[in-house]
Parts: sequence; structure tokens; C-alpha cells
Amino acid sequence: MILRLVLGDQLNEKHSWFHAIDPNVIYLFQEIRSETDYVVHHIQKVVAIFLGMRTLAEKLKKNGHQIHYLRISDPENQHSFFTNVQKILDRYSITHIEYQEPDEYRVDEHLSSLNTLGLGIQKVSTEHFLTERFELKKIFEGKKTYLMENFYRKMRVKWNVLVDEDRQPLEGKWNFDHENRKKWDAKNQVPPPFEFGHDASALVEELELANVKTMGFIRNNVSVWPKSREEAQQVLHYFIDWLLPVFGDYQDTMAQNQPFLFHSRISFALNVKMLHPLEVVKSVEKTYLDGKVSINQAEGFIRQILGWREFVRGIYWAEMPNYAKLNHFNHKNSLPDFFWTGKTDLNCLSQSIGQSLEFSYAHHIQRLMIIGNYALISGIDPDELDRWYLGIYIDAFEWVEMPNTRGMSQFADGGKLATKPYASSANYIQKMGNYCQHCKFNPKEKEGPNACPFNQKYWDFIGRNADAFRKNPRMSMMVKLWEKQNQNNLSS
Ligand code: FAD
Ligand code: DLZ
Repeated sequence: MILRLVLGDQLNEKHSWFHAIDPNVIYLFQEIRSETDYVVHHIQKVVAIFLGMRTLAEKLKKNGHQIHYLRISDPENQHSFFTNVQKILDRYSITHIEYQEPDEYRVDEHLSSLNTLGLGIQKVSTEHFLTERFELKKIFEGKKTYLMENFYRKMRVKWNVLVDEDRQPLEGKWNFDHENRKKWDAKNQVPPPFEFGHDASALVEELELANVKTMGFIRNNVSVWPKSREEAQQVLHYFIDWLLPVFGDYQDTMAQNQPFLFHSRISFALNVKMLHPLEVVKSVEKTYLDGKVSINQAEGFIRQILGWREFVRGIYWAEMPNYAKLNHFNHKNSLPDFFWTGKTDLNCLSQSIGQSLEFSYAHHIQRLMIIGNYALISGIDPDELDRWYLGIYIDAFEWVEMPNTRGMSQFADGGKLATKPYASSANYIQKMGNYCQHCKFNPKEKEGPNACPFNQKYWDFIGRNADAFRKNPRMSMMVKLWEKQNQNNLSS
């Protein structure tokens, strides 16, 4: 008999494993404490993963596959991938074990220890990503930094997306980012989120009984997160019909009480592999080719998936395990309590963290320019911040969370991923949305009780790192401004 492991982020019913029913194969799904407890996760994340696992297992069983499913509450559950496997070997006379490449370094290392069991072991592809694990490493061999734009152009050509027969970009440009900076007018409507009527109450009770520690909130019977491929496809189609037509325009905007704006909310479905990145990219490309959306909307979206998503995964595998230890600025401060409650007078943070606790979701610019920016200029320890991001977000798996948080947002890798730290004062926040209009602090003031704390923290960050930033062409201007402010203060 062959034992095949299906992990919680491998819910790809289209995988070639499932094409034929084989009486010699048994599939093992495991809801286990090693995975629920490596950080404190948002309750919606644990529920969404378990509902997804249970739904796929049931479907496979119905189709005739043999399934061994270990629930979190099963007394026989040993709560470790390795020990559970070890325990059921004899029961099914297992001679071979097969598993799909885990996306996280930690789990990859753990599953390599299956080799010690003395059975035939085979690690197969997840058939999900558009690059091999070490493809990016090879592309940038010998280079000190990685450049997303170069990588992205290669991907466009490799997968024949938005290019003509001469491999040149459609409409003459690879990147339409400069057209994607519109500020949203609060008078405009945002289509409501697509919701599912999932009753997760029994599962929530099971998790409570098992004493699984979680954070955030969950609503009764309603979820914005899909539990099956069919539901994930509904989210994708809703996005294409209603949100994509203006996605690019408002990609970087932020608005009061608008948790989702025109973002797709497909990251969870992609990361647990209910959707394939190429089907998403090709559907969006087709919508553009059919004349239904303009190029800046389609290209802006495709770049996130064909570019950024594959790019950060490549960096993760090129740089792990060392990447997890990088702390370029040697930041050591702890996360303030409001990261766990959302209770702060800073409206932008209260909105961004509040909705993260409510939906297990924040959009990119909130993660980068509000929460990440605040952590960076406050000198928060990247280890602590990584754990927070890894726990709170529905789509957070280390391969994508860590390069984004530690690399892009905290510059803790010293610039392997980003050419400059994404740090800003209140000026940027005011420009990119209407949060400041609803805040008690004044974004224009730098000092005094009404001054926005982002201002003081930002200039302090520039000052602390002035010597290093002077040498970075993208930061030297800010150092000059900081010096000018200091001279003015001295002379006044
Ligand atoms: P949309 O805005 O609709 O974008 C479409 C898709 O593009 C996303 O679903 C995602 O698959 C992909 N994408 C966009 N930006 C990125 C990116 N920078 N890296 C990888 N994929 C991207 N994304 C995760 O999937 N998991 C994470 O744990 C995660 N952590 C992040 C932490 C920080 C500090 C930052 C700045 C970004 C992080 N991102 C992460 C990237 C991005 O914020 C989310 O992918 C996005 O907010 C998910 O919402 P959406 O599906 O509505 O995205
Ligand atoms: C995130 C997560 C959680 C909370 N629980 C489980 C689980 O009980 N069983 C499981 O197989 N996977 C879970 N996951 C996702 C795993 O952490 C994921 O498989 C690894 O991150 C590998 O990439």
C-alpha cells in the first residue's frame, strides 16, 4: 500500500494524484497541534483550513478514494505529521510514502525525517507554482539583490502572458503602475464582499474543547473565505466581473470602513491551492483581450501573481534558513498591545488592525504602509512581527509571509528584496486615502500633542540611520531634509 499525505495548504483537487482511483493508495489528512500551535493563528484561518481539508476529503471519498482523516479531537491523533504516519503504517501495511513538496522550510525539514522509516519515500511536485523552487536563485546567480521587474518580464515571456508574437509587451509597456495611483472618492460604491453561508459553530466548539489558542473574531454562519474549489471559483468570477474593471486604479488606495475595496480576496484560495495561479492569470488576460477591462487593470493584477507571488517564493527558497534570522537594523522593540485589540487613537492603525482581527484580512497597502511602516519606524523586532503576520492573516504561510514582512516591509534583509525601506511619515498616508480625515492627530504637525506620531517616528528613523541612508540614492534626499530640519531647529 502507498500512503499519500495531503497537507492543509495542498487542497488541490486537480492534482494528478487524484486523476485515477487506486485501491493501493490511501490519503492521510491531519488536523494537528504542531500546525495550529507554531504561532497563534486567527480563528478564521484555522477554521478555513480545516473546513477546506474536510470538504476535500469528503469529496475524494465520495469519488471512491480511500481516506484516513484525523480530526483535531480524535483520540488516536498524535499531533505530529511524523508520529501519525508512524502509527498507521502497520494498520494499512504501508510500504511506500508519497508527499507533495511542502511550501514551508520547517515542514519540509520535518517530512524529510520520514526517510528514517526505512520505506520507499517519494516527494512530488504540488503542480501549483509557475517556477521551480530554485529557479529564481538560478536566474539571479551571483547578484547581491533580486529585481522583481526583471523576473516579472521573464515570467510574462515564459508563460506567454500579455505579450505579442515577438515577445514584446502588449500596448508597448511592461508595467502600467504609474496609472494605478487614484484616490478613491468616498461617494463611489464598493461592491459588497462575496459571502458564503458556512456553519462553522461545531468546528469552533471542537477547537475550543481542544484548547487551541486563537486570536480575532469569527461570525456565525457567514464567511468570506471559500471552503472548496467551486466556492473559490465563485470568488474569482465575482472579482473579474465587479472589481477588476477598476482594480488597478485603486490598487494603492485606503478608505475609512472599506476593508476590501477592489481587492480580489483570492490569496487564501491560491495559497491553499484551490485555485491555480495560471487559471487566474489567463482568465484576467482573456477579460482584457475580450475588451472588457483596460490594460492597466489587467496588467496591475497579473503582475501581483505572475510577478510578486512567484518572486517572493523564489527568494524564500533561495535564502532560507538564514533569511529567518535577518535583522538589518537590529530592532528589538516589542509589539504594542493594540496589535491584539486594534484599540489605538491612530485611526489608520485602528482601521487596519481592527479589520485584520475582524476578517483575518488587510489589503496590501495597509499591511505595507500602515502596519508594517509603523513597526519599522518604531523599531519592532522582526521576529515578533513575523509571528504576528504569520498568525493573523488568512493567507499567511511562511514562504509568502516572511519575504513580504521581513524583507519588503521591514528591510531586515538589508535590501535583498527592496531597493529602499518602505518607511513614510503621515504625508503618504494622507495622500493615499482618507484615514487622516477621521483621526484625532494632525498629519501636518511634527511636534506637540496633536502631531501625528508617524511624523516623529519617521524622522527619528531617518536620523538613527542617517549615515547609512546617505549612501542610498533613494534615501539620501530624506537625510538632507532631516539635516535641514535639525539646522532650522537649532537656529530657531
Ligand atoms: P489582491 O490585491 O487582489 O492581489 C491579487 C493577488 O496577488 C493576491 O491574492 C496574491 O496572491 C498576489 N499578491 C499580491 N501582492 C503580493 C505580494 N507582495 N506577495 C505575494 N503575492 C502577492 N500575501 C500572502 O498571500 N500571504 C501573506 O502572508 C502575505 N503577507 C504580507 C505581509 C506584508 C507585510 C505585505 C506588505 C504583504 C503581504 N502579502 C501576503 C501580500 C499581499 O498583501 C496579499 O497577497 C494581499 O493583500 C491578499 O489580498 P488579495 O487576495 O485581495 O490581493
Ligand atoms: C496553517 C495550518 C494549520 C493552522 N493547521 C494545519 C493542520 O492541522 N494540518 C495541516 O496539514 N496543515 C495545517 N496548516 C497548514 C500547514 O501549516 C501547512 O501545510 C504548512 O504550512 C506547509 O506549507
